[in-house]
Amino acid sequence: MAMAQPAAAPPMSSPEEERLQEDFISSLPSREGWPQTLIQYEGYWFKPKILEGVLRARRAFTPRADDVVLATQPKCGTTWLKALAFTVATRSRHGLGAADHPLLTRHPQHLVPFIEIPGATGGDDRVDLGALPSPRLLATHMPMSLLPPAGCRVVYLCRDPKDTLVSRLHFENKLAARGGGGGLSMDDAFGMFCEGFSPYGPFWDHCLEYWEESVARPDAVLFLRYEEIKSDPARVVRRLAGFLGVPLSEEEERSGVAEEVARMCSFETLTGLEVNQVGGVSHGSRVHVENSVFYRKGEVGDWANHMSREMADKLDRIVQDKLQGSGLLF
Ligand code: PAP
Repeated sequence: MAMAQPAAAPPMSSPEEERLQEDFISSLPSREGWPQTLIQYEGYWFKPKILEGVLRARRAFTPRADDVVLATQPKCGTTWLKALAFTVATRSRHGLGAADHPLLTRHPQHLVPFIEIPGATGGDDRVDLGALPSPRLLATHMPMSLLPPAGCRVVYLCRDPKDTLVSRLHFENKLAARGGGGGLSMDDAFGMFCEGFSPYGPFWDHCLEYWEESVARPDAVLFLRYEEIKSDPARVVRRLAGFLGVPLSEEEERSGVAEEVARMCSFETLTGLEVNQVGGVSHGSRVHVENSVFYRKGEVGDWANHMSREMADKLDRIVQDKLQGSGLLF
């Protein structure tokens, strides 16, 4: 996969090297506005703990040719994509109707580990990615230019930026409320998002990198949209199965496997399971995110309840302008 070469980040693992990394991070541009300070690295904005994970991943993560990486910007449907891809990829091992199917007892976020967010798989444990058997199913929010140049396949999922922003705002405010902090207003979040200043943003650059690669290398990057899963989930299940190298057989087609996977991974099914309502996910060593926080409304077009028509038009114009000539439209 033709990806940009990683830029230099200080190699480390010892306390001295940890200090070097801290010095490196504190030398980067930072900006206030979101509940946490964001740091700019290689053109993208990151929360400090996440950036540590990004730098660590760039040093230590060794991709394999048969890896599949689920890539998203936060709030674009990561949880959903993890559930769908895991269920499709493991269906010969975990029968769809099985009483012990992992989806019934584990949060989708726990089933597919993030490359750059240690501990996101539940509790404070750090999954040793190197010890996972091949083929690995992994996840990332990193922009493509920060992934190691490798031949692994990527499924990228994007979402209408207005709904992504609304989802982000609710998520941030839930986390802030839990920590006793005040929330952000839509006006403030909107202004920052429109400037390209948001976690893992600019939104448009992130989408554009994966989009261009999907156009150049459709066999290597499958580009999906939240809205298309919403309108025809079974079709996306078929596409995913084909892309993952485990296409649905005629028998599976006859027995409605695509529809069954879509049902198992639907917002309604997942939110009805206890595992998705109790317990939590640890991001890094400090932040603890409740399992339920990854589910809110799960709808297309909720932006209309949170921003004015003028705001929507403005954001649409900015995104259109940034993506001009690429063929990518929202
Ligand atoms: P993350 O990036 O922090 O991992 P992510 O899963 O990408 O979060 O985004 C959460 C959004 O996906 C929420 O959107 P909302 O705020 O607009 O409601 C969440 O409701 C939605 N979501 C989670 N699971 C599903 C699902 N199975 N079907 C549809 N939407 C879902």
